This record gives sequence, structure tokens and C-alpha cells, in this order.
Amino acid sequence: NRKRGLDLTPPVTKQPLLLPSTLKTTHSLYQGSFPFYRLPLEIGHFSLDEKRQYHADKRRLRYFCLPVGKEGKQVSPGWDLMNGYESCYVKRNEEEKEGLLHILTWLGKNRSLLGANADKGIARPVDRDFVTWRGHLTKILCTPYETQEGWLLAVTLFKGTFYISEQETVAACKKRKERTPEQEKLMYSGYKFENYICADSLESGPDKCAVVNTNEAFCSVLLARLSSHSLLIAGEVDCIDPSPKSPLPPSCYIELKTSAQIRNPHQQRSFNRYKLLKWWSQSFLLGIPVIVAGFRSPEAKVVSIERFRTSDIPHLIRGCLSLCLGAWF
Ligand code: 0WD
Ligand code: CA
Repeated sequence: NRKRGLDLTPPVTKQPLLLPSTLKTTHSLYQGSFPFYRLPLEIGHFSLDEKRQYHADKRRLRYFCLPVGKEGKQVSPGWDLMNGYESCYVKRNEEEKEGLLHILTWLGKNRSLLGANADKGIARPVDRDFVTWRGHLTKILCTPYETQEGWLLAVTLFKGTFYISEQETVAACKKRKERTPEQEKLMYSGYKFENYICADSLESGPDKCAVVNTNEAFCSVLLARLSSHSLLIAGEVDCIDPSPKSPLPPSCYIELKTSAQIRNPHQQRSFNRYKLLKWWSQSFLLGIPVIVAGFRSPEAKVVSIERFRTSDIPHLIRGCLSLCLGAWF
């Protein structure tokens, strides 16, 4: 990569040189105290349009807009999460592996924000130890608790910065290609929930009939610190709290999720143990303080909406994790 100078476009290699290294998953190795992780600071953003084209602006940032019933009480709206599945769904081409493309595009346009700091004896074009997508860090963070899904990350050291990207594993590729129609519908239902609860502008309400196009995204770019390591991370943000009192990004962002309605204590434990853990990891890494979850009936109707504070989740799942891990190790 040296020959490429300041060109940050990813190298095109059909057969990447892999020097495999593994991460141990023995639970006892991760029993120590929680490392220092600084609340990330947003330094930029970008949008990806319906054709997955990059724009250096907020055009795909959406506004949280929760319907409220009489006397300010929250409503259980009964929205049909399957509405539009056949006719109003444009799905991103999952065969196209973008890697770090959009982050590199952002970096290419914002070099002055991260340039070399010669007075401190640092001379690297991107003055950060690591550059990556938030989703990749979520996978690393959940590793000690994940027993089903593996991952494979490709790390490139370029001029003093480690660029962490993902290679789809054989198992993940197989699982993707063999998704059942029910699994495809579940994926759609998550995106459809966003359409019911988000508005494109401050003046309009949600467009419940809008096309669901999974090419579209608003991404935040943030500086973070994990112990002594500096990171630049980018992640997709679902929506912003538009109220005038809302704090600065990323604290004004809201993560949206869907999950099956919980009907018994066993389902509650499983929800806490698997879903809440991942939801927490994902939102914690970007510094998103609130998760709004829609619970769906077997008929894919929204039966309730719940708001979780990200910082409360560790307390909710702690007992559950020690129980589960105690049984495994
Ligand atoms: O091609 C790939 N394998 C990847 C693509 C791997 C990782 C990320 N990406 C792209 C996504 O398409 C998205 O634009 O990066 C962007 C998001 O990055 P992230 O925030 O680091 O990703 P993550 O935290 O894993 O997911 C955040 C959201 C998801 O929300 P939910 O609530 O379902 O976790 O990004 C979306 C999804 O809405 N998302 C995707 N959308 C389309 N195709 C994908 C995907 N493969 N992955 C995540
Ligand atoms: Ca989401």
C-alpha cells in the first residue's frame, strides 16, 4: 500500500493475504474491570441515498416521531410490519461488499480534521490508531457471549493506522443465501418499523406508505478512545430526537429495534441474554443513549413500544449473563 501515497481507496485484491490470528473466547479472560471507553465525539457525518450514493450531508437523517395518544399516554399502534413487503421494498444488493469504502470517502474529504500532527512527532495521514465500522466493534465486544455466529476481520496497517474491515465467513454467506421467506420478512419488518416512527423532515409526520429502501442510511463519524487506543468509528444512525431540548450528537440520536412480543419469563430471559446484550453493545459504542423497541405479535403487528436507556441495560442483563455463563464454563 505504500506506493499509493495518500490515496485512501481500498486496494483491489482478489485473494487478500490473510495472516490469521484468533481471539480467545474463554470467559475467564474477560472477567477484569471494564476498560476506559470515552463517550464518542461526533466529528462528521454522511448520507447514502436510495442508490447507495455517498453525500457529504444529512439528507438521510430522519426525525423521531412517536405517536402519542390522548392525555399524552403512549399508544400501542397495531401497525402492520408486513405492509408493503411485496410492492414497496427495495433491498440493498448484499453481494456487493463495500468494506470501508464510505468511511474512506469521508476521510478523503476531511483530511484536515485528522491530519498529521508534526509537533507531537506524529506523522500519519489519519492520526488515529484504528478506523472501522461500529458494527465490526460490536462483533468483537460480544465475542465472549456469542456462541452461534463467528466473524472474520481483515486488518490493514497503513501509515500508522489499523483499518479494520470484515470478510464474510463461509458460514455467514451460506446462512445469508439460505434465508427462509420468514427470515426475509423479519428483516423487512425491522425497516418498516422505522418508517412508522420516523419523519423525513421536521414539518412532516412519518410516511407510513413510503418505500422501504435499505440502500439508504445516515452515518455518524466519531472519535472514540478505548484505554490508550484512539479510534475513528462510523455507524448508521436511525434517527434524531428533534425536540429543542435534545443534547448534541451523539446524545440526541435514537436507535430503533424490533423484537417478538415477550409472553413468559423464559422468553424474557432469552431476550435479555441475547438481544439486549447486542442492542447495548451497538448503542454504547456510538454513545447513543436511548433505544426504542417495537414488540410485534406473531401476525407482525406492533403490540407495544418500549424505551430503554442504554446505560440501564447492563443492570437489566447482569444476573442473566452470570447465570448463562456459569452453565457454560
Ligand atoms: O456489507 C457489509 N457486510 C457491511 C455493511 C458490514 C457492516 C456495515 N455495513 C454497512 C451497512 O450497510 C450500513 O450502511 O455499514 C453501515 C452501518 O454500519 P454499522 O452501523 O457499523 O452497522 P451495524 O451496527 O452492524 O448495523 C447498524 C444498522 C442496522 O440496524 P439494526 O438495528 O438492524 O442493527 O445498519 C444497517 C441496519 O439497519 N445494516 C445494514 N443494512 C443493509 N445491509 C447492513 C447490511 N448488510 N448491515 C447493517
Ligand atoms: Ca436499528
